[in-house]
Amino acid sequence: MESQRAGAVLGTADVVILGAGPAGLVLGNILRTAGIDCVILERAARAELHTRARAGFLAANTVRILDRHGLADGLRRHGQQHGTCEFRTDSGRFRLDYGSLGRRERHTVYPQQDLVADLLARYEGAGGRILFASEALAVTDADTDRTRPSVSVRAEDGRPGRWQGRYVAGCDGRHGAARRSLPPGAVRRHHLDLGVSWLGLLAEAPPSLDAIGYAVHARGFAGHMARTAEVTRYYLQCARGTAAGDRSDEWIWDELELRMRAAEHGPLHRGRFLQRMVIDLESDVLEPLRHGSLLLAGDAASLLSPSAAKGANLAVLEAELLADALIAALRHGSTGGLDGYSARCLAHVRQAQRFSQWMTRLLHGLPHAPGRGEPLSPYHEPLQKRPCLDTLRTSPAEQDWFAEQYVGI
Ligand code: RFL
Repeated sequence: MESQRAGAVLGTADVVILGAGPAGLVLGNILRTAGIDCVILERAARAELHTRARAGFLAANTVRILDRHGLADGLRRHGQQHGTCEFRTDSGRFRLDYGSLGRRERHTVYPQQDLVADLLARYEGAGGRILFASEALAVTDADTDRTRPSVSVRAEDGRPGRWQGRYVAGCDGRHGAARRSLPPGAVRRHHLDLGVSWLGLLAEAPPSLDAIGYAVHARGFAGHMARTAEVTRYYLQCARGTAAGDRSDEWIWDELELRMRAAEHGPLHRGRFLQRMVIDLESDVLEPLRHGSLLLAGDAASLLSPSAAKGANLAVLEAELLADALIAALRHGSTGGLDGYSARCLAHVRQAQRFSQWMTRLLHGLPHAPGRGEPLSPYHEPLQKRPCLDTLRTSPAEQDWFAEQYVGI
């Protein structure tokens, strides 16, 4: 890790947290409540955090973690309980009431930007320090936990400066400064491209069915997920390289209705698209999630494709594990938690990843023959999805397994 340092020391904290997403804010809140001195540096302006729509499905364990730390008031008040998904195929549709199967747990649907707003209000209300429009540029001097790491920052006024801490928590996502600052060879990167892309859409339209909808169609996958009474997320599988603005709204709605078989099962409520983005389904996990006094959590540590809605849930779980380890180290000088942090997280990440990949295959089949990059012949493609969907439709054991994996983390 390079040791050049730029600018004046702007401040110090025991833990300098990069990023105010779910990971950084859960971490900041738990540390703050435990009386640990911390600061959050966030690249975006405050207003941006309130409008950045991403996740919505929170696992029961995520709600338990947030509850444990008094962070679940908003989602308890306004979140919707969700326990059913509906699969639509060319042989009809079937519903799985996963909330009454397996561990009998449900999702809480609560938009990520609302969760972020709650976490922020709670953190600032308790006197937590956060600097907006402050982009971390690099983490230096983090090679061992005996040195004091520094974070160079471009502050709101454009002037360079740096923050010093005893630990730096990289919660700044996959393209953040924490990942960029890791010296070559310090960690291994496990990247897996699943070969599938989705057009991710947020529509100003009420949900069109009272379940999560997964449509498997010869033209590609389409998905429906409620967000609020007025807003619905849709996904439409698209060719790799598609640009988000390539198609008209009308084309997209027609295509969603075609793949979701609206003619058979009822039309979709149409509305303006508030957001369009192309998502290449991939996972990108680092190992270990620590380099000296730099520790990674959330998407910075373990990015998973959104096919099983695990990312924000993992971010919250990792933040709690990291907070516990940092509190033990800073309060009691006990560094065992930090030493075991990475292995503990990666066990959960692998489990979530295994299910995410299973979901990807269930919904899309395998686009290429494994390892060869050859397109599948038409003979193989239905073989990939059909047996999985048929087994899920008919086997109670498979349905219990699905329910446990789908809502678990
Ligand atoms: P975030 O939320 O990206 O927050 C990182 C923060 O760091 C800031 N930042 C920096 N700050 C300072 N200096 C820098 N150099 C910085 N670089 C970046 C950013 O501005 C930001 O505020 O990461 P975090 O906290 O790790 O949380 C991860 C989740 O956001 C992510 O995993 C989920 O959104 C994934 N995901 C879903 N996860 C679920 O559990 N359930 C879902 O239903 C679900 N749906 C989704 C999703 C992700 C999606 N996208 C965007 C691919 C749906 C979609 C469409």
